[in-house]
Amino acid sequence: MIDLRSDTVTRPTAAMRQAMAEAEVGDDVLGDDPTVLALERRVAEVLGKEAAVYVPSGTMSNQVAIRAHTEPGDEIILEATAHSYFFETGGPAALSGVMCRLIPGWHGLFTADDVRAVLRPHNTHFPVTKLVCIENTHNRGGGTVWPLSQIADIAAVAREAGLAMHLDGARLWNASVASGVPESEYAAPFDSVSVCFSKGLGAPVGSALAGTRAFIDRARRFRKMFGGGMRQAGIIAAGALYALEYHRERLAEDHENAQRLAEGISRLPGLEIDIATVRTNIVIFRVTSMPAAELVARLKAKGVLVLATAPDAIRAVTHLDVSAEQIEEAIQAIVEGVTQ
Ligand code: TLP
Repeated sequence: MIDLRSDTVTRPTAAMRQAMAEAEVGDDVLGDDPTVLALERRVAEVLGKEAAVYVPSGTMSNQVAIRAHTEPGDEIILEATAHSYFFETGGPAALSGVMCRLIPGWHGLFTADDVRAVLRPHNTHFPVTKLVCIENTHNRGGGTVWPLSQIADIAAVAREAGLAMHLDGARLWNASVASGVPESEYAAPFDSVSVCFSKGLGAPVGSALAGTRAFIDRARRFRKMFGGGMRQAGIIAAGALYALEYHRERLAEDHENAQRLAEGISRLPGLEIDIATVRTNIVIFRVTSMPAAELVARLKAKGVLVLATAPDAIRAVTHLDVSAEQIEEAIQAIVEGVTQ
């Protein structure tokens, strides 16, 4: 099977498994797992933040961040298809008791004017707005990379209004490789940054949340409250640390494969794609000749797995476990799938 459902499907490499097998461990809730501590220090360094905390998933990382920035009844601002709102099972409402104010974006991106337009005057009738969330790259937007200047403009509006900024950087690594902007520069305008090791980097488990030491101390309490305090987590943190050191630069290959796939798709009847919007490892295309689910089923029968993300849309994601040759095979399967 050529599995393009997500970059979460990667399996740890032999070298990564070796690093995991040899990891020094301790009880992380008691603060003495040396491998987790090393990972947290390294993430903080790469992102240019004071501290970081290792968490089991990107979902927990985002939800811990939202909880740590807010109190129940507050409001947070997100793009309408942001993962934290769209794909985290109602977490902001259930875990933090906050309201989500949604901004419809362009491929997941919005502007400082969009934020200005939803700011509320101080008034006893209104919830208190606390946070602006940005997702880079943007998943449902199609792996969209944010221009740094657009983030800076939003941050300026947020600061002036006294709002904090959170970055869902599950695929920040992809944004940095695609744009040449270092992760720390992308992270600078944000009070908190979530990154994942289990997507493009290919580690089996885990994400990290970074910010000031005081913020991360508070986040650690919510990690424990949400059930994310792990014990000998060094075993999995070692895979994350390995991925962070050795799998970032190779993301360029995934981006090239995504380009190749997008070009193949653009030549086919019954499919629509704007190649210019494919910058990283996510390829989203429209299916006009049949229901997307039908094409998904035809591709599965030919050994290619993709996901329908809407009745007329399909997502294919390139990653560590898909070669350039397999992308050619996937294109061939799509050709047969739309013409059979
Ligand atoms: N995304 C997954 C699915 O949940 C959709 C995927 O296959 O792309 N932020 C972003 C931007 C994400 O794309 C994801 C996962 C998460 C957070 C959550 O990470 P996990 O799955 O570790 O909870």
